Amino acid sequence: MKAAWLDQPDRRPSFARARLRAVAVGALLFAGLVGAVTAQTTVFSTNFDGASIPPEISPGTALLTGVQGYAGLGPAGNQFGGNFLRSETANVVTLQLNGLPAHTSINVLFLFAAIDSLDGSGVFPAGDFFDVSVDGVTFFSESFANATPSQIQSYVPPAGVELARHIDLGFSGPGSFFTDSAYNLGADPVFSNIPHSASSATITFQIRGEGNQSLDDESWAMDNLFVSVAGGGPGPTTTPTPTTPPTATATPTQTAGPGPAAVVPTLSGPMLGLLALALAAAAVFFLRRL
Ligand SMILES: [Ca+2]
Ligand SMILES: [Ca+2]
Ligand SMILES: [Ca+2]
Repeated sequence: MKAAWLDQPDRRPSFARARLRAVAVGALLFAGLVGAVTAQTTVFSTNFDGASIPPEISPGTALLTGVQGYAGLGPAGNQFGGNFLRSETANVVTLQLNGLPAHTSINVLFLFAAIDSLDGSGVFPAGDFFDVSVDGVTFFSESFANATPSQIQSYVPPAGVELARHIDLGFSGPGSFFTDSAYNLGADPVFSNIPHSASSATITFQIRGEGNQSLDDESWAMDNLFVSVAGGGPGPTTTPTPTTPPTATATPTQTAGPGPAAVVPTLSGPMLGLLALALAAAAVFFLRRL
């Protein structure tokens, strides 16, 4: 039987109102969380440990290469391991993604290896800038310096991004000008929520500048490249798979043919979207009554 005070808001016991309010606020928070998670869709992921470079990548002269001393650097579940894609400076690595689901932003997450004697900002041999662009718009352009501590590196990593600096991780060296550095660039907010809504994306990676030198002098590499889009509402109805950060053991995308190799909605896509909307509506209804 319905309690009489439920129909008389002003006479509800205060403890009951507080409890209902707490439940409603909790439902709202949960709905928001579900909605936010649901909107994220993985469109490309590789750990570069497959037998060949994924077909979505045009590597130029870059090659799959063992990570040497970089192995194990990175947070749990997102560490350098196996191979990475190693490039000489000046070379452009391009990732082409087609057939993207509706979205308003794109995230480009990866581990970055600054290898050997990159020289930072300045005049030759300095002038080594790592640029990342989406559809021709450069959203990251920073110099990296490894050769001497006095060189000028423009990139100041946010907390948690730098994994190693000025230590020997392999390739040329050890020591002298050939120490190395490592960064979890995906943890830098500049690589997330990049405005983008087109159905295709052309993403380029390059170290350019007047300081570019040969592969045995300076180079760079990426591992665990993970691209997702967000903001387009509930994901498509393809096989639902929980989204996880890139891991050293993730299956590299090797799908042949055009289009994104892995369009994977987070959790169960439309069903969770509807659940989020229902929860939010119920929570608002109860809050208005309290
Ligand atoms: Ca790898
Ligand atoms: Ca080195
Ligand atoms: Ca240089």
